[in-house]
Amino acid sequence: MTEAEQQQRFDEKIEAEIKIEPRDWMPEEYRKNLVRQIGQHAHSEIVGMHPEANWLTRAPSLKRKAILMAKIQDEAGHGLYLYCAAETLGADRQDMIDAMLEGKMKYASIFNYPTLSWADVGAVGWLVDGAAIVNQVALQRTSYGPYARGMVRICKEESFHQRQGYELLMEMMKGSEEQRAMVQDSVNRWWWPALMMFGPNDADSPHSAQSMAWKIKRFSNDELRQKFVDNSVRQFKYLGVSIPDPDLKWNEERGHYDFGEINWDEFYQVISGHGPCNRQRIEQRRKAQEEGAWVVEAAEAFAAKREAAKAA
Ligand code: FAQ
Repeated sequence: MTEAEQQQRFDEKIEAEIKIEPRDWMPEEYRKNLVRQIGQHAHSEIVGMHPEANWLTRAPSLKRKAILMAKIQDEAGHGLYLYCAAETLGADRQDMIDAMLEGKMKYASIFNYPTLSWADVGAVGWLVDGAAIVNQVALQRTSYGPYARGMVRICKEESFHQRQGYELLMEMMKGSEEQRAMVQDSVNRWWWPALMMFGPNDADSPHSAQSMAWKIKRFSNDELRQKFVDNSVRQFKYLGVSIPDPDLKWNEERGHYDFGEINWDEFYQVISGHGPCNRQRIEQRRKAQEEGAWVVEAAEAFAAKREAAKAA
């Protein structure tokens, strides 16, 4: 087949909603764009363990500690599925990790904010996992097969994460005045960064048009952000917490909530490495790489031994 024929076959598959699989021909730019997005997604899951791990030793009960531990382990699993999905595109895991440590590959902006109180564990579950789900449910229909299938399982687990966060905050809201104030303070700090998770406005999103055409993205950044805002309002009311946005109001004509302007200066500061915890997060990952190197070496030695035994 000529390259033009291969391109045509690829375009037909995208049009017909047939998944692109690892051995299929694909345009180099499609492959590169996927490695970028899936790699960043994987890094986010892994870096995202740190803000929550900050509270593991201080969880208020054995039950809460067990739940938090399970959630953090799920995030590690999500990172691994996603690295595997990127590897099916020929990417090398260590290269991707090195690129992140060198600031050449991004991870989600949200994980550069500190978790200052126990309520933050609830807010991360409710708002951060909640925003992640809205984005990831759409990605279950992404055009690349391994990414789409990985998302199905990830979404099931993220739903549990979101519920555990909301339930934690509900419990705190039934507690003392101080606990309620802690919840409000936490939500005030996490709401806007959660809205930034969806990325820049569509007009300022350099990758969106091509990613939408290739059906890597099924909804735009602004569409998903709006969906998250609309979903969240009822949850705020039920929780009994106010939304930290004086401009948020129902727009009858649009059938959606209007909301205030996001601080895009803050967003660009954070994604260019200058957020409150960027340095700390990269340092934590670098240390984890160094301290975990022996595990990788042991696993590789074991795999080599098994291969040798099979061949003998
Ligand atoms: N943070 O042209 P666009 C989770 C970058 S998982 C950092 O709009 P695109 C689970 C973007 O990469 C959360 N960077 O880009 C959990 C690009 O930079 P580049 C992660 C951002 O790719 C919960 C530039 O800006 N989820 O939370 C962000 O079309 C709790 C231009 O942007 C995913 O990664 C941002 N928020 O759309 C774990 C979902 N937004 O590469 C632990 C998959 C944009 O040119 C605890 N990813 N940038 O240097 C996506 O859906 C997309 O990549 C978007 C961005 C929507 C994030």
